[in-house]
Amino acid sequence: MIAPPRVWWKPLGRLERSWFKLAFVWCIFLTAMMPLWFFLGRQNVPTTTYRVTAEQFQRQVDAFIQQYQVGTENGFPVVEPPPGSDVYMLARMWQWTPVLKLKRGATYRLHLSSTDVQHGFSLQPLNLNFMVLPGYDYVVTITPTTAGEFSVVCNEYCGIGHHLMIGKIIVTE
Ligand SMILES: [Cu+2]
Repeated sequence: MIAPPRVWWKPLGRLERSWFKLAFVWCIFLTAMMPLWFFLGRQNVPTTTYRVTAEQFQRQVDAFIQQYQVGTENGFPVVEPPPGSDVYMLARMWQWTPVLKLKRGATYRLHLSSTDVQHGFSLQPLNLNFMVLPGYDYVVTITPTTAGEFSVVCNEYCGIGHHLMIGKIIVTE
């Protein structure tokens, strides 16, 4: 057997060297942007989260529905909370409840949690996505800017009825 020569590689050419430098600078830039964007970006993932049990959250949602229910749609309560208030949406296999009726331009604290497994809150067609976890009350501050009907689909596979898990947010003028 013949051993390969000790220096088996060719020295970097000018072009290779340039690409290497470019890639290196790009890596540094992207790494720096991660912490920088936390302060500069205007669409950071919200960080307000509370610990909650399934029973506690269920009770909060029940009280919320009882206080502000204005109707029913497909068997789900339709709730119209006052602008600026805390609003709740509960995920469970395989539904989102209640249907929320919100005012355009008003700000709400939307509490999201699950009473069984992990779900994903995906607001369509805006494509806003948040994790919905059992045990955590995740608070998203939202200000609807467009009137209309929006669907909430589950984007975390949660069982046989996952594709049927569709909720609704109605934004009125
Ligand atoms: Cu789900």
